[in-house]
Amino acid sequence: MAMEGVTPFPQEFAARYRQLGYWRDETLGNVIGGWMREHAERVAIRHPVEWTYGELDARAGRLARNLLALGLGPRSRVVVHLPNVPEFLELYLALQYIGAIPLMALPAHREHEIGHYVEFVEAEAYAVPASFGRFDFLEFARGIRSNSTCLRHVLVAGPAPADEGFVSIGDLAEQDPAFGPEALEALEIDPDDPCVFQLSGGTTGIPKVIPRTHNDYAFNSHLIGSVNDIRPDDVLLVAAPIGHNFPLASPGVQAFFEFGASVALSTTPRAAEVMPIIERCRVTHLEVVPAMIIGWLNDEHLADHDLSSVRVINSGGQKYQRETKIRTEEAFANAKVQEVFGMAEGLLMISRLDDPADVRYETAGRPICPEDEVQLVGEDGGPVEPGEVGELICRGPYTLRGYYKVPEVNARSFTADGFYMSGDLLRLHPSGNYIVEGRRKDLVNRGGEKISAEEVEDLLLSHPAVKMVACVPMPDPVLGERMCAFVVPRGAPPALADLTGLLAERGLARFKHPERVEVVDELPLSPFGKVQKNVLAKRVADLLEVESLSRA
Ligand code: AMP
Ligand code: DBH
Repeated sequence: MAMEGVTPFPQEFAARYRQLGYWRDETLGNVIGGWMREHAERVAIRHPVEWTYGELDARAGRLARNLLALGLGPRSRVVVHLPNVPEFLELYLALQYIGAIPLMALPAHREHEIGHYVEFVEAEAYAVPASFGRFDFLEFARGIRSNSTCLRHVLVAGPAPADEGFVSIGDLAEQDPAFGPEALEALEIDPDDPCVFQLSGGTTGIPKVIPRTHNDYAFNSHLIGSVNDIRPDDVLLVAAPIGHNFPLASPGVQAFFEFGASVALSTTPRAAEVMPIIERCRVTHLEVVPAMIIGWLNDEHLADHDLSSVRVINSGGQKYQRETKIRTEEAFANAKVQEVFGMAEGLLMISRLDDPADVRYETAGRPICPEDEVQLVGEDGGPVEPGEVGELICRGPYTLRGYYKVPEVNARSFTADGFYMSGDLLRLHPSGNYIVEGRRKDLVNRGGEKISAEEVEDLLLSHPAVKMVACVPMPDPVLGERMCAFVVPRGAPPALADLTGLLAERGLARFKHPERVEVVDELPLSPFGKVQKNVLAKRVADLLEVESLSRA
C-alpha cells in the first residue's frame, strides 16, 4: 500500500522502469549497506574525522538498532536539521537502515519552517547540533518539542543535555544496542516508499515536501554519478548544506559512496576554511552554487593554496555565467566546469565533461536518462517550436508524481498526464542541450537558495504598516538575486528593519528576509488584476543601476 499522502507512479510507468533495470526494488539502506561492505577498508570520510567505510557502517548499524529501540522504524519521520558534520552521515545511513524518512531541513531554517515541518510530516524525532554558530539549537529544540504534539525524541550531534527525550547521536552510534543485526533484516520496507523528504524551494505560502522513493533515489545518484568521472581515490568536498539534493545525491555523497571514494565535509563555504581542506585532502570534485564560486574567486585565500587536485566542478542551482565559468577554470587550472540543472523534485540535466567547451560554457546540459521525458511548452500548454523559449515540463523514473499531502497544489503543479510543471523557462540549443532563459514561477533565487515570494508576503501582510506587498528579485553580482519588497503602506511607511524585525519574530529563516524596501502608492496590476512583478523587478533593477552609476 502506498503511503498516505504520496502519489504513486502509475503502474505502466513503474513496470517499464523496472524492466529497464532502473528500479531495482532494493531499499536505499540495502544498496548503501552493500557499498559499505564492499569498500570496508577504504576511507569514507576524510574531514573532519577519518573513518573507513567499515567504521562508518558499524557506527550507523549500532545507531540504527538503538533508534529501533527508541521506537523508530519504517515510515517514521525524522526532521534532520544538521550542518555538515559526520553525525549527519551516520544518521542518514541509520535512518535508511531502518526505513525511517529523514526530512532535509537547512541549518538556516527557524521556527517558521521547522515548526511547520515537524507537524506537517508528524515527525517523531528531530536532529540538531549541540552547538553550531551563534544560534542556540538546543534551546530551540526544547521550544519545538514543547510545542509539538508528535515529537518524542531530540537527536543531538554532540553532547546531549539531561532533558528528557534528548539523546546523543554519537552515544547511540557507540553503545551496544538492545537488538542484534537480525532486527534490521526483519524490517519490512517498501522500496516504493519515500526514503527521503526533500524540500522544494517552492512558490507557495507553505514550503512543499518532496517524497523521493528508494527506487528513484538510488537510481538518481547512480546515473548522475556515471557522468562525473568519479574514481575510487577521488574526494568530494561538501561545503553546501549536505541534506540538499545536490550535495546528497546529484551526484553527491551517495554517488561517491557507490564508487568507494571519499567525502570531506566543511561546515561553511568560506574560502578561508574550504581552501585548506581542498589542499590537505587533495579534493578532486566540487559541488557549488555560482555564488560560492564567485565568493572564492574574489577571495585572497584562493592564491595561497594548492588547488591542482580539483578535476571536476559541478555548479548548479542558479545560472552560471560563461565568463564566470572561464574564470573558474583559470583559478582551478586542472578542472573542468560542468553545469547541473537540477531540482529536488527529480529531473537532472548536466553538461558532459567531454562536451565541446562552448556547450559546457553556454548551456545547462541535457537530461541524464533516456526515459526523462522533457518538453518545452507555451502558455497554451502546447509544445513550442525547437529553439523557442518554453516552460520546462518533465516526467521520468526519478521525478516526483506529487508533493506530499497537498492535493490542491498538485492539481496545478502537474499536467493531467503527470508531467511536473517546473516554472523554468528554457530553450533548446542546436547541440541538444538546454539554455535556461528565466522562469515563470514566483520566487527569488538567492545564491541558489529559493525563496517563495508568497511565503514572505503572507507574513509581511500581518505587519500593521503594510497594506499591500509584492516581493521581487533584484540583481546582485554575487548572489545572482536578492529580495526587494514593494510596500503600499498603511499610515507611516515601514522601514526595512520594521519588516525584518517582524519576520525574525515569526521565526522565518534569515536568508528569506527582504534586503530592500521600496514604498509605493500602488502596485502595478495586469488587466486581470494580477500584480505585475516583472514591472517591479525592472523598476528596482533600474534603481540599482542608477545608484551604482552615481557612486562611480
Ligand atoms: P528546487 O525546486 O527548490 O529544488 O529548485 C530547483 C530550481 O532551481 C530549478 O527549477 C531552477 O529554477 C533552479 N536551478 C537549478 N539548477 C539551475 C541551473 N543550473 N541554472 C539555472 N537555474 C537552476
Ligand atoms: O537547485 C536545485 O535544487 C538543484 C541544483 C542542482 C538540485 O536539486 C540538484 C542539483 O540536485
